[in-house]
Amino acid sequence: MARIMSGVQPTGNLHIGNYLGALVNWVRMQQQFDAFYCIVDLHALTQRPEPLALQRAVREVAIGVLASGVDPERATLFVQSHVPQHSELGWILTCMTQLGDLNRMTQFKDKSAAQPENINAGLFTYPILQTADIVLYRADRVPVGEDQEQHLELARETVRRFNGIYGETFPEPQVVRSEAPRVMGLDGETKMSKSRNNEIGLFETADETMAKLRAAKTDPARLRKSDKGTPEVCNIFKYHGFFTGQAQRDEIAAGCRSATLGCVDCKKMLAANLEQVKGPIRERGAALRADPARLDEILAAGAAKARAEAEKTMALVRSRIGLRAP
Ligand code: AQP
Repeated sequence: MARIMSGVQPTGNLHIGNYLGALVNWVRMQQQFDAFYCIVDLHALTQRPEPLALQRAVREVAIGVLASGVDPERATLFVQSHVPQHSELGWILTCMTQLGDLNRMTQFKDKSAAQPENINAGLFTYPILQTADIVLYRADRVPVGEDQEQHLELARETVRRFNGIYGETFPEPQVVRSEAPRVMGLDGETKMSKSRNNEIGLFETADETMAKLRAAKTDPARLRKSDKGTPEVCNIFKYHGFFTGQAQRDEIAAGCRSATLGCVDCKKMLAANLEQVKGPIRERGAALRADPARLDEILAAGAAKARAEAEKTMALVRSRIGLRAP
């Protein structure tokens, strides 16, 4: 069975961008692949979180992943820092990666701009640890959103360099593209992000979502209800593309063009359709939150399996590079 590996950062509340861009694929792919899914808390340190907030976020993200349908009986779900081999391989691959290649990474520029007071070296070397996350499990495929594709290209480059120097050790990981590679935030300007305050949270109630939608931008040409709109330029209509069936979408588009449907009604319809997806996730999340021992068990079992796999890879890597006798 081919293997897939993917990660999510515990940097805040999961949102529908994470859900559509990653989790939907995670749930689908656990049926066909040997899946390793990781909550990458070491990566989250680049944002210097409060210790207790980090611990809470790790648990909440794990709950979000499970509530979205990842089945711990099928997939291996674990926390990155519970498997120390990630850091060990991260350092080894740091010595394999060229500064010039890292300099081209656009996410470093975006993340540095977002936290100018803390441009730490971890932000710069982030894609190397990400490469270690993937190749430690010798994963063939990696489902990611568009924002991560450049990092995956760098990972492939690093694998080629390592294999070229030390002999075939890791498979070259292939990107699995999502059907929603870049879900925009409620501002309509930047991608939906946990840390940009522009998200529709996966665990939000219907009322909380509607309150956010009320304030969200629509077609700027529709200042009054009687103004005719163009659905294709409206961010809210884009969300309908993910959560609303074709027949209702056609109705909304026609109503917007003829000004027979106002933006608030269009938003209410979206909130109702979002609730069809989020409601059951919220319920499963509440059940998981009520049983913390069960979550501990799932994460401990996942870490044990991940450590065993990671150690097999590291034994080979250490001998290949001369840290141990072959
Ligand atoms: N807006 C998005 N549209 C589609 N896919 C997305 N992903 C994230 N945002 C979107 C995908 O979700 C997975 C997990 O992402 P992550 O937590 O590792 O980090 P990120 O991409 O940096 O996500 P955020 O929400 O923007 O986090 P912060 O604010 O902490 O930086 C990845 O597969 C990602 O592609």
